[in-house]
Amino acid sequence: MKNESQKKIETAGHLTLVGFPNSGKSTLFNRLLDQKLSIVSAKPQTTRKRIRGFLEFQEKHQMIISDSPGIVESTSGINPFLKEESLSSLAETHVILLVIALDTTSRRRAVELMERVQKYETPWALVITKGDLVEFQPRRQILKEELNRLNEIATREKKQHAGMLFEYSTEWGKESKKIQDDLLVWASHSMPKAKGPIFDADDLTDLSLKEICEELIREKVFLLFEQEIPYQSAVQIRKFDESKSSQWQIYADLVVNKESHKKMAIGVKGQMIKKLSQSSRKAIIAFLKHPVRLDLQVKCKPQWHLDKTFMKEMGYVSTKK
Ligand SMILES: Nc1nc2c(ncn2[C@@H]2O[C@H](COP(=O)(O)OP(=O)(O)OP(=O)(O)O)[C@@H](O)[C@H]2O)c(=O)[nH]1
Ligand SMILES: [Mg+2]
Repeated sequence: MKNESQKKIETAGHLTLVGFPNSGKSTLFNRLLDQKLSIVSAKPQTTRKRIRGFLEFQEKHQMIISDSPGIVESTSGINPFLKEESLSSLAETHVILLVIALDTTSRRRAVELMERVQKYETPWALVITKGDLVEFQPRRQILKEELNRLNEIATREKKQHAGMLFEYSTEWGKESKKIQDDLLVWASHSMPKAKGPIFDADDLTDLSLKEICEELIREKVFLLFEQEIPYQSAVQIRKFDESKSSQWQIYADLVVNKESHKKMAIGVKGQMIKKLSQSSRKAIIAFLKHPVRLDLQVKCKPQWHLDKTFMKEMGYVSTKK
């Protein structure tokens, strides 16, 4: 490996992905980093807290890429935190990727979000994702027209940054990879000049192993359960014990909001918790590349989202960069 101090990093800074829930932010985030750091599911509101990944691009650009929760307007449950978590990151980032999926239903809300992002006067790009969805192709033109309209206003008002456009799909094979690279080239050139590296090239993320494992279990909760449980539960690792080198021991709780959820999460004869535990353990082993024993319990903690100490323990407090 090259000595860090000898390496010449030309640009360095923060790139943030924002957008509505389920628009493909975490999917794109993982693709840009070429590493699965952020969990993905077909259900909206999967991402709960900002996830940061470190990318060194072409050996001369460093980027701290942030994935964020989808922006929602609801004031119930954990939603106000999710909105604050996404929007607070925008004021501080160097480049913004506004991710809007082709199947986004409201043109008005899409335009409002573009306007909101443009106000930060930061280099930004609209990334239209899920470009493969054939039935929604007419929306492509609509989104492009809205971007052009905003850019014309920006030019008239002599604003520094017009919105770039990228169209993307995970389903376009080599073309998807090319667009990812184009996006990173554009983003790296929009970053500030570097005074030096901003992270060690071997680092992938600032998430702890414990946090990554909590997220991996939460992803399985989203896959396994319908309706309320994914949204009204949290996963907390109580103990991560590496003392037995042949097999690490992980003790985790699935914290639910109601006794009825606890019953469902355990399932008849413990079938559901067993399934959850098995699939989570597999995912954790694949990530850690080390044998693991997972002890997963279901605990009921009514209204956990109102418990400030618990929310803080879970990292569900608004973070500043
Ligand atoms: N067809 C298609 N599906 C995609 C594409 N990108 C992502 N998806 C799917 O869209 C769903 C949502 O993806 P995520 O990456 O979790 O979306 P997100 O914006 O992070 O969602 P939140 O975390 O809820 O805000 C998943 O089922 C993905 O597999 C794409 O280009 N085409
Ligand atoms: Mg996400």
